[in-house]
Amino acid sequence: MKLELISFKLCPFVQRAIIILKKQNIDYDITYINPMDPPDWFKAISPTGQVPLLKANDEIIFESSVISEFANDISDTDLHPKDAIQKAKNRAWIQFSSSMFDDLFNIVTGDKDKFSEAKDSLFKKLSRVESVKGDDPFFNGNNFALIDAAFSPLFMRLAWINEFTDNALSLAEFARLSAWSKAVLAVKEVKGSVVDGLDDVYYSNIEGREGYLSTLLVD
Ligand SMILES: N[C@@H](CCC(=O)N[C@@H](CS)C(=O)NCC(=O)O)C(=O)O
Repeated sequence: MKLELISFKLCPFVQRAIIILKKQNIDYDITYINPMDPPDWFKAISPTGQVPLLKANDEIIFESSVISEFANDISDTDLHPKDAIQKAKNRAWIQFSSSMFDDLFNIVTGDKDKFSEAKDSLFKKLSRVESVKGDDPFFNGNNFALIDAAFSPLFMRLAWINEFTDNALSLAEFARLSAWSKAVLAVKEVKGSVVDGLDDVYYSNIEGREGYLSTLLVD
């Protein structure tokens, strides 16, 4: 099957799909577009106007969670728990995590009030996740799963922001999430899921947005 992932380098949702494609050793081509100024061919095939979008031969698959599940379905190894309840819970928390990227966007772009509001919203959600996360390295135990891929782009961006500022979004109050973040960010496929130098691009993006977060940059 010929796979082409339509992508945007800074997109955390694209990154989720890339991690699973890499983890499952699936060959794919990657085409970068700017979804804020999409080419006509993309507008014609994308129902949502959003990346990631996967072309599988001539079929169109969209939504990062669906693309990740599809990549998992065409692979020999299952990166979901076998148990139906556990699998449903993993999917629910994956869904729950998606709105954290809206908080992150508001943290990066907002003025002081919007920054505080978004940080509160994000940290409330993180605290819910902390309350269900066990002591194992990954969400379900010792093996990396789809849910770990779903949270990886969030942890990567939080780590960057903490490095660029005086730990403006420190996870120190969440012992389990801190350990989980460290574990997923050490995974080869997570490290390789973004282009080289994306941290610098993210720094410039924070600067360019001129939100409250840009005033906290220390580098
Ligand atoms: N629910 C979607 C969200 C994807 C998304 O928000 N993509 C952004 C880039 S990171 C996008 O394409 N934005 C352009 C737009 O919304 O018009 C998914 O999980 O795939």
